[in-house]
Amino acid sequence: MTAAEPIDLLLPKAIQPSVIEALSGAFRLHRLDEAQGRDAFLGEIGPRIRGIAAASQAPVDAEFLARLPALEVIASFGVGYDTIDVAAAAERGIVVTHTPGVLDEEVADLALGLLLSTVRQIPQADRHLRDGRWPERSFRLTTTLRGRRVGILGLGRIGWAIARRLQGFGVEIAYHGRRRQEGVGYAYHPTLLGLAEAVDVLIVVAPGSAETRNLVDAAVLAALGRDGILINIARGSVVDEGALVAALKDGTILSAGLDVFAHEPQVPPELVALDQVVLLPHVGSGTHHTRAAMGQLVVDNLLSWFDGRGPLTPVPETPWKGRT
Ligand code: 8YV
Repeated sequence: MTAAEPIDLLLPKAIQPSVIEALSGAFRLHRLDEAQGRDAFLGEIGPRIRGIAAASQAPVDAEFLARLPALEVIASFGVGYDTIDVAAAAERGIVVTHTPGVLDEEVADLALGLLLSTVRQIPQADRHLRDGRWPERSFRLTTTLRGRRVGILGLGRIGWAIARRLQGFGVEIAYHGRRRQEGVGYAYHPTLLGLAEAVDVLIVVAPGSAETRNLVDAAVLAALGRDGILINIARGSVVDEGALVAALKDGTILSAGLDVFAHEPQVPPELVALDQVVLLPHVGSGTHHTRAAMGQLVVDNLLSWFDGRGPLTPVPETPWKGRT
């Protein structure tokens, strides 16, 4: 860092301690999460803020950005950045960075764990043992991964990491995305409905956005069918949660494994009441190893930016074209 005067950085919401520690060494850190009066705090320090370290799921909308006239960069902790108004940022020439790459394998591991847990009802079997029911009777037989056809919605970096693992399980793989990928051996379906008709497991890996909102709707779930299993490790907004609850309750599909929900941390009680589903509290990237790597990338993006070297991992909507 070459700046003589400390650079003012805003932390809208608590982020993991290692990141806070690293940032406080390099910047003058302002913690909105600890401020008494949010409005007065922003009024006072807002005009000086040049960077934001954003926890994922902490909204950074146009109204918030308007309070920060000197803002240059938003470094977001996470690969998904659906809570950041990137269009408003782009309009002002503010660069947004995220943390792609460093969490792909971790999230893919969790996706496979969730798939196996859902198909083989591993948490339910664990509950059976802990509840002392084993001496009375063996745990029920379950459905299987054998012979299943798995559809991936969104064959990006994480989608690919999931597909590589699925190959080891000997299942058929197909995918849907905005476009067919050259030289890919998996069957491509130009519509999500077509993919859902062709498979009996659908894994949602598509990012949350206005375009993907409620993409998995009642019709897609009906096409997935009575034996169908939905796995979502992406964003709750991609699935019509009401339609999913209805489809699970009336047997339109068999089960679901969900790591994400429409209104986290709220989970519909109707989902919690369903024994066949497996529900996780958004833990896809949640290991010490991967969260440390994500945190480091947030810090490195900010250091690189304020050192005049540009962002390391900008989002496509705010590409870095060099300082003008
Ligand atoms: C979050 C995620 O970052 O990367 C993403 O898009 O959803 C997660 O890895 C994590 O929940 C930290 O809040």
